[in-house]
Order: sequence, then C-alpha cells, then structure tokens
Amino acid sequence: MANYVVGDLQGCFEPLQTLLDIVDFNPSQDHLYCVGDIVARGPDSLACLTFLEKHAASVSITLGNHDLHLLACQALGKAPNPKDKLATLFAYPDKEKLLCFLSSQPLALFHHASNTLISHAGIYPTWTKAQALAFSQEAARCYQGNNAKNFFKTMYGEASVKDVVSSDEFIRFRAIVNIFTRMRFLEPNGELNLSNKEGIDSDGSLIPWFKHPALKTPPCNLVFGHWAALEGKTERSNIIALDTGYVWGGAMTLLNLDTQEFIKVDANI
Ligand SMILES: [Mn+2]
Repeated sequence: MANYVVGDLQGCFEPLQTLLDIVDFNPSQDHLYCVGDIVARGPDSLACLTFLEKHAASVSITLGNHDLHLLACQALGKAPNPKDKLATLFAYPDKEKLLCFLSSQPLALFHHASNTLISHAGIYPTWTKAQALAFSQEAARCYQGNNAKNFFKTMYGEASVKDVVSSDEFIRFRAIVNIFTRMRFLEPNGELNLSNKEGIDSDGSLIPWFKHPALKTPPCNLVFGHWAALEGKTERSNIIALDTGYVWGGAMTLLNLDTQEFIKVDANI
C-alpha cells in the first residue's frame, strides 16, 4: 500500500492519469491525497471530479478556493465564471453526486504514517497541528450543515486572522477559509495579504507564511498547493509546495508520502 499526494489539478485530467500510471496506482490498495483546487481553469474539471468520486474510498481532498467557489455557486444558484470552464460540469445530470462528494471533504487532514499535515494554502504559522485540525472541522460543520447557503453567502471578503476565534460564526468561518484556502503572504503585523500572488521575493515587505518566525519548528511536515509562482520551492525541507502550475504551462507534481519521492509531468510534453 502506497500513499501519494498530488498538487493542484485545476481541471487537468490527463497529467493526473499519466502520474497515476507512472506509479501504477492501485485504488484497491493505495491512497491518493489531493491538495485541492480540483476544478477550474483547465479543460476537464468534470473528468477530474468524476474520477475522484468514483474512487472515493481511496481518495482524500483538502478543499481549495476554487472547490469552495464551485460549491458556493451551486448553493447560491449562481453561474460560474466562464474562465473557470465549469459549464460542462454544471450541465452534467449527476453533478449533485459529485458536489456532494466534494463537500464531504475537509480543509485540512493529517497523514499519520508520514507525520504530514495537508491543506490547500498552508496553515497559520502560530497554529499547532491540533488547532489546525480543529479549525478545519469547524469550517466543515459550516459548509456541510443545514445553514451552508448562508455561510457561502458571507464567505468572501477580508477577515483578520484574529477572527478565527470571533464570537460571530460567519466571521470565524471566513477567517478560517481565508487562511486554509487563500493565504500566501503575511503582512509584518501578521495579517493576510490576499492580493500578492507572485513569487517568494516579489515584495520584501511581505512574509511568505512558511517563512514566518513562528514556524521555526513546524508542528509536523506540511504539504500545500495553491501558490504556483513558488514553482515548488519553499527553501524549507519539511514544508512542501506541490502546486507547480500545470494549468499555467508548468508541471503537475505527485509526492510519494512513504518514500518522499517526487514525480512530475510537464505541461509541454
Ligand atoms: Mn488555490
């Protein structure tokens, strides 16, 4: 039995198939973790989601911003942005089953054997592993519960990182979602900067979350996606950036959690 984690798919199904063929992935024995952003921008979001749902027992996803956006569009009856290329998925007769599977997934999970915490954008530098998993569970109760529609309505916008313990459950939800699915840089005061999507050294006044002094000793190995401009580099051996931007002409990366071996498929082959 082998355990793998793959970077952002973003609707790119072919490279996922290629990677799984290379490692001879066997859904009856192996497990595939996905760092999220399964859908949007690429050509085959429906194929990605259909494949993962079909192998639900062997697949775990930590939801990304694009996945939550898809669930929000569905819950609020809104049409997705044409540039997300989700029309085929929205027209699919059995989409409820696929979206139900997607919404059953968490924002963070822990793989015990490799001592690895997985989430889409990372974790806030001061969080312990237990706090991260508790915040993930709290957010899931929001988007999986009867009141999901109202949580999705208030999901977008700024929130202070201190709001993860706000007395208002909607503000708490927004802050947790922003950290787990949208974070890249932190301001010197520790707040999120959600506007800069460039590389690690693009703005010397901002701190990549994984370079924050509070993460001097990470609580465990951390694997995340979301930040293609990093090109897989964090300069920290136990903090692994898996989004290598296949959908933007880069590569799709798969990590074997048991052997720490990386396998890549370039977009230009
Ligand atoms: Mn993302």
